[in-house]
Amino acid sequence: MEFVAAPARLSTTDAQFAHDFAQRLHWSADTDAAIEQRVADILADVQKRGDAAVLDYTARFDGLQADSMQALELRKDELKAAFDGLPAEQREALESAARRVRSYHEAQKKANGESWSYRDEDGTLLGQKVTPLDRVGIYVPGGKAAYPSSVLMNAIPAHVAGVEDIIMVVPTPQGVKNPLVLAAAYVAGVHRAFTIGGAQAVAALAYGTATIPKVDKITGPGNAYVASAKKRVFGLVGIDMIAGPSEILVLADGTTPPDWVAMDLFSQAEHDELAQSILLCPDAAYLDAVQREIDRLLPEMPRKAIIAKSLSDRGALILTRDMEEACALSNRIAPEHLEVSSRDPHQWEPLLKHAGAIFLGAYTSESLGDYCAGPNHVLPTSGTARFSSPLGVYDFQKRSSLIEVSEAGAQVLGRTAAVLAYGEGLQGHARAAEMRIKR
Ligand code: HSO
Ligand code: ZN
Repeated sequence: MEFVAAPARLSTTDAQFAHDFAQRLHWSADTDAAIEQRVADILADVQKRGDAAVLDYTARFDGLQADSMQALELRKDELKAAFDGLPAEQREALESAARRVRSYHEAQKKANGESWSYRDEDGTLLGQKVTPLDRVGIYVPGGKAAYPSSVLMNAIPAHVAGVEDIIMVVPTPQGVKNPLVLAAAYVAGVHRAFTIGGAQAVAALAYGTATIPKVDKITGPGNAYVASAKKRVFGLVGIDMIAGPSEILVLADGTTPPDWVAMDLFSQAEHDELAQSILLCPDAAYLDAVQREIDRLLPEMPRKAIIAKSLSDRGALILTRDMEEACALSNRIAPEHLEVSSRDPHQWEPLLKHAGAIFLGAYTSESLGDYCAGPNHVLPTSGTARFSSPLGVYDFQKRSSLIEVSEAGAQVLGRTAAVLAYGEGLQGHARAAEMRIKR
């Protein structure tokens, strides 16, 4: 079978452009009503029957039979054994990726994750105290998207934030464990792990069962059932985000070897038929060259069927008037990953506002960020980079305001507060403030 990857060829000067572009971009996370109902039922059942319900669903959906939830726990020594059993090359790669991801998130914590305070002119102390969440649940998908790198990307920032109890769940159909996922859990310092998944695992983490401790927040990607379950338990627990298919946007000035760019487009397209790879460039000949490389390289790719479908259905090679217009278009798309593949990326970087992660220069392939550069690979998708940020240490922390009013401060603030409190008709408030004012 021959596959053809035919991304749309668009040009911003074309009268049809706005229409064609809007059509390409469209992706909706509309959830299926049938899935919604099944998830609601599973959540209610786990809430009621706890472990017994989780065991039933695990047997039914994952074909994994167990007499008790304890039998589904992955013990620490089993995680370590998985790590020890890997080829040296994989052990070293996991450790070196983990080291870089840890350093990055430690720097992030220093920069914006520490408590702060100041005193005003009356000696009143005002500030914010930053504390880690007590316990978090990390959902790791099984099956076709079982990514050990995602274990690192979720668990390490939690660890750096100071979370003392990190509980991982990973669906394990037929009991077949993925040694790299187990080893990554060991390297990342996951505290407890269970071979459960789906909506039942999200429910167990959100409500708690006799065996699974109730967590404060659930992070990590999953299928439609997991996404729906996370949305439903939000409020009872925190959640990170609902991730859509992967996206890459390459902004090229035409100086990067076109096969590099073609492979970068493949790198996200191979995740999923719904993934989106877009190239923006002011040079039509360069777009032609990239298309030639796509055609040449595609047959070599083990996942060519997925790549061809993703590029043909959702991909685009777009001719822009100039780099400035390409930057403006990129801001409108707000991609998950944005590569600035140009000789002088710093010339364009100031023009770029909305993207989950920005990769500067021809040597920065997006895939390095997926594994080991250091920054997190859990990023806002589907245009949500307009208002949200990469997963980070801050997602595993919360803030409490701190106020310590001095005697002098109470005299001044007391008057202001009392005036406003009487205005609101709240005498208790007003008098509490006034009692502290000296006569
Ligand atoms: N690009 C994916 C992350 C990933 N890639 C994991 C490879 N493994 C998230 O956008
Ligand atoms: Zn990736």
